[in-house]
Amino acid sequence: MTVHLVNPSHLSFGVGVITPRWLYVLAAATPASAGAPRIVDETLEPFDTDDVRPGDVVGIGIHTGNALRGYEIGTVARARGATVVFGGIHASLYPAEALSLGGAHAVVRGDGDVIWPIVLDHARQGALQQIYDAGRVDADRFVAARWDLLPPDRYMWGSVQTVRGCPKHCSFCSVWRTDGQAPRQRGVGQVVAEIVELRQRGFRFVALADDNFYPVTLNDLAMAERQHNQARLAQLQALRAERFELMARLAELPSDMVFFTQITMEAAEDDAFLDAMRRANIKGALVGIEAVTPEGLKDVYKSFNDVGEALVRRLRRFRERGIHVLGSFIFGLPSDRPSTFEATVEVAERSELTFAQFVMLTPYPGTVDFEAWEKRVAADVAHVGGIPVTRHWLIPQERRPKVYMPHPVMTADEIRARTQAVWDRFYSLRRIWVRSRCVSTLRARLAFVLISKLYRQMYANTGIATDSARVNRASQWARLIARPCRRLFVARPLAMPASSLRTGVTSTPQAQ
Ligand code: B12
Ligand code: SF4
Repeated sequence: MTVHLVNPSHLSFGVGVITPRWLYVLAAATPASAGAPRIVDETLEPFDTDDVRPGDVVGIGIHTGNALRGYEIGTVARARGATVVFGGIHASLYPAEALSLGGAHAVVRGDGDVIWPIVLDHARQGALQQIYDAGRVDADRFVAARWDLLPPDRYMWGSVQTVRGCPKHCSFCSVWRTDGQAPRQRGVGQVVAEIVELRQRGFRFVALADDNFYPVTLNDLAMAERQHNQARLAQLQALRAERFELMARLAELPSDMVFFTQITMEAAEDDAFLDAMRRANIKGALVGIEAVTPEGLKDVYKSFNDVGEALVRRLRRFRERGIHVLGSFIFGLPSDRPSTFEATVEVAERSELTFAQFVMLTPYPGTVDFEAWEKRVAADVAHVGGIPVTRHWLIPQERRPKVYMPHPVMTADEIRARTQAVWDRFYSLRRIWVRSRCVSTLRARLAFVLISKLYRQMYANTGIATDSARVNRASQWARLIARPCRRLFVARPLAMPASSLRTGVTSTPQAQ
């Protein structure tokens, strides 16, 4: 029996940007008795279902965007005699769908770390349940990934999770509902050990695959103090202290390491935190800016963000402390008007963002937005090929509509065209070249241009364009530049035992 773990994707680029962490975590949770699992990431190459034999187990992890491709694979694998198990955020929200459309014998809802060996055991005994409610695993039971199974020379960034859950409650995001609002922080030692292993394997760039790296704000602490809530205060302080401990340990790693994380902009008010991040080589962060107007922020329940000059100042603060920002904006909010697009890209430029992404408001299942939208359109829902748009992920990729939320004053096509124009402006060669001043050498500036173009091709065109000629052109481009880009990220593998970490690492000769 072989255990296959498959990350579905309808597009393959040969090279991947970030290691899909769940594959390597579930591989680690696979008991030795089941043999080494076969890992297939379809963002690299399509899964060859001919490799599936009767009696194999095929584990498929899906988010909403790749659910349909996952169902295709599951259906074929089942027909070939395999036992099919689904997991991941989308399967957790719609287990019945994976059972009826994806050929699933079983679906795991929630974290797979602890339940996976049990599921495999049940599969071996022929005693599978249809649904496993695995829930939220405590941080001390998170499984460390098996990086020894990584294919060589394929990914630009490793990925290590340091915390799960987010205390906020943004309307477009499912994280706080699925992963919970209580931060589950992994032990510092475990996190550092994984990073050391990745560095030993030549990864200099590591994404901290966290929901929110800054789960305790100065405001939270002040509020607990004002309320004289000593228990809460102590709990928050302990979480904060653990963050600083982690960052202090990361600071001991070779200084050529580059970490990237996701964080709320409240961190800009916390100089001590930003300085610790910089010392820890957390050189970049995705910041959810979402909207540049107060109405827009109200639309998404994100009033802890700023607008106007205060917003620009906050974002610049990251750069002043040496942290590059990838600003994330949403278009298509009910309060957006044609003028919002121009205003947004101006803020993006004035705030000295290093990168930016402009996504269109998509009602993702599990979110407050999705529920409101589903209710609103229920009586008169549009269909594409017989599928209601409230199940848009089931519509074949080439016909799948990209904007689903009805907007009070703009059509979907107008929002799409304006969003595309914003990407085009922000990533024009001239503007990228100006932004590339953030690095010092000519070689680094050229690398910056290449990476900016790759980012734009991978995430903008393929995500926004609906005409297949443009999508094909974009993915061919991405395929072409992905390989030379990957070379910019690798380092010479470091040959050093993890035990030498505290004393030996900083004196190790640096790669590149
Ligand atoms: C890091 C991250 C990214 C990174 C890296 C992605 C990568 N290559 O790994 C980047 C920035 C590139 C990214 C991009 C996007 N992301 Co993202 N991302 C995350 C984040 C924060 C963490 C994911 C992670 O690595 N977690 C660690 C692993 C170990 O956990 P896990 O994946 O949940 O897997 C566990 C369980 O789900 C389960 N499990 C998973 N698969 C399987 C399979 C089986 C068989 C079993 C048994 C169990 C199981 O067991 C695992 C271990 O416990 C999540 C938030 C979250 N909390 O999940 C969002 C999240 C997954 N992303 C999301 C979205 C929307 C996106 C984008 C579409 C954003 C955009 N508009 O461009 C793109 C899509 C890119 C793509 N095509 O995949 C949404 C998905 C919502 C949904 N309903 O689908 C999430 C949930 C965040 C949110 N705001 O709601 N993302
Ligand atoms: S968008 Fe970010 S800040 Fe908001 S709930 Fe999701 S993870 Fe938290």
